[in-house]
Amino acid sequence: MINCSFVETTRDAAAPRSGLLGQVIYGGHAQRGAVLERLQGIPSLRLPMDRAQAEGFTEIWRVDGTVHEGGDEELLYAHDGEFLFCAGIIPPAPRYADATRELYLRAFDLVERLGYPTIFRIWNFIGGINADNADGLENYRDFCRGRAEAFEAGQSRLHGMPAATGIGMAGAGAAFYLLACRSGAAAHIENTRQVPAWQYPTQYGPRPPSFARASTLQGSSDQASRMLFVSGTASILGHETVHPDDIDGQCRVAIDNIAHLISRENLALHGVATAHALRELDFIKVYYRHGRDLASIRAACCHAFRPDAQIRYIETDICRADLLVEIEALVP
Ligand code: 3EB
Repeated sequence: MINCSFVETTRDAAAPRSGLLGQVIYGGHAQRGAVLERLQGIPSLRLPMDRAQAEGFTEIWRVDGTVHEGGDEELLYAHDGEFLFCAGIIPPAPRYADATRELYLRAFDLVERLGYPTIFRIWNFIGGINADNADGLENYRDFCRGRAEAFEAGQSRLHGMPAATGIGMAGAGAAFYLLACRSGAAAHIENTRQVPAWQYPTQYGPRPPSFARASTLQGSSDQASRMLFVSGTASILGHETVHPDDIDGQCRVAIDNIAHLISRENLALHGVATAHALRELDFIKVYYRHGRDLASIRAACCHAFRPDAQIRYIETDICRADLLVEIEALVP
């Protein structure tokens, strides 16, 4: 299958090379924007993310097969016959919809051409996410427009709209990375506590965000193994932000949203006959807006998640100006 790990970035160079598919460096450095490069022969995306941390960490994706890689300045990828990692970067610009649509469509072409038609997880990073573009449209809403156009155009070739995260980063421009597979089957899950993001009303922007609340991945060779990818999850009920000025309330609702999302009752609505609990989650990323909230957020997460779960806290802006925290996770 495919396997995630978090390592401290300073120790990254010592990580064994074999089976590496891709890596994402959540850095603390003040860079102008994201950097896409080959490091140790694999696609590496550097994200200037964390206002608070000097060091940052690296998320590493590993697979069993022999890895082949390729790409160019905008899009790098690696694949092993079953899984594909692809990362893309959009330079700073006055507006983002067109470049986002074009790069997403290039990624969709790539998964089709290389034979990895099932995209099961996407992460998106937008610089100045709550700032306006040259036309006075918020950068996040501008990004969502291009992404929605790409999903619309690519719909017939794609196996659904997968789980995602859409979050801020330091600097300008945008970046994304995705995971796709060849023969595994994905199921895309919604949450009965929340309106599907792709059905949000236009008060949140001209085109809605394109993502499912979670995606499960069933391996073809090993029917017993199933992974679950929980999208970035915030304090939203229906389509509305709740507890706008209350970090404890936002943590509670975000965590309750995840607990319900992965419950037997909710998964069954999508034909997935399993139940998961918060204690099974690992590789948790917690994005938070204000440094002053970190102690409360840590307390809520330490209470909710397994004591030995890998959790990283990342200080950055969040897609709605009234959201203070967003949490994503994995059932490995
Ligand atoms: C939300 O539920 C909160 O734009 O890809 C969560 C996960 C959010 C993914 C995205 C946005 C995205 O609407 C924000």
